[in-house]
Amino acid sequence: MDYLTLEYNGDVAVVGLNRPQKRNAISDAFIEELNDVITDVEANAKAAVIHGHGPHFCAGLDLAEHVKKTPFEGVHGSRRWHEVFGRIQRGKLPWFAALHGAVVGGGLELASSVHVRVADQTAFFALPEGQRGIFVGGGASVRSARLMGVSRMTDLMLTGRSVDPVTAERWGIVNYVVDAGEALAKAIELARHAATNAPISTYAIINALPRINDMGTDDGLFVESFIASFTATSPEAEERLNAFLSKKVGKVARPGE
Ligand code: 1HE
Repeated sequence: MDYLTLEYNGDVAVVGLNRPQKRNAISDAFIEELNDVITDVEANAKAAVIHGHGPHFCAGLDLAEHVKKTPFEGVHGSRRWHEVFGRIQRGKLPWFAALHGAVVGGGLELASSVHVRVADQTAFFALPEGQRGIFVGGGASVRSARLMGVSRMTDLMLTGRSVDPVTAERWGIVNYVVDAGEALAKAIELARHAATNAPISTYAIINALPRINDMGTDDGLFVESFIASFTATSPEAEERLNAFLSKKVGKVARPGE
């Protein structure tokens, strides 16, 4: 592969953005390779981690390639990012991101499409599209705006400023902040744990939660009842519930245990 690395660590796929000389900037060919990798990962893993090789997670859209596009090519390119990132967000597996260095523009859009984000202390987050004369096109106006809120995203886009990982956690952009160099190990640890969940529950968490979040209260509660019943009456649920009741599996741990 030219732009990505892929390794399997037990049930966990580890996908590396691997164009460090261009700060992992995402070109059209890069997106197609990511699409192929997602297919491989879905066939061979139960959870996945995405991270960046080199000093940064991702510098976003390949600006050199973008300069030369016609308006219509731009629309198709943006729609393709939506399709491919949508396969991550609403696919079969839970995805975790390990973030360090720049997580900017399309890099933040990619990070926003995974389910859990771990940042190390070196990470910084920005949406510099306003300064480049463009707009977000990889899903940020939907996904990143839902994570941090439209007001904060408007501020990021208008000012072009960067925020640090502690602010990013406070804003809901990331779930965990760890010491420099520790994000990948933490993301793999979390992914390993998620890989032991019942696949039907994981599928419901990934696919039902964001849809219910887009619904009104009454519709959301109605849909929740059906998903709850569908998962709880699966043979795997019966087996797992009995394993707890007969004390064959551990209790819920206190934080830090
Ligand atoms: C790139 C890109 C890129 C670096 N496209 N080539 N994204 C941005 O506006 C971010 C632009 N990048 C930066 O601000 C900086 O590169 C970083 C802060 C991310 C990293 O700085 P640094 O000092 O580590 O690296 P560098 O020296 O700036 O870059 C190294 C090389 O990568 C250099 O090329 P070289 O040929 O001179 O060695 C850079 O030109 C190249 N490079 N970033 C192309 N993005 C679907 S819509 C999404 C919209 C967006 O993503 S907008 C945000 C775009």
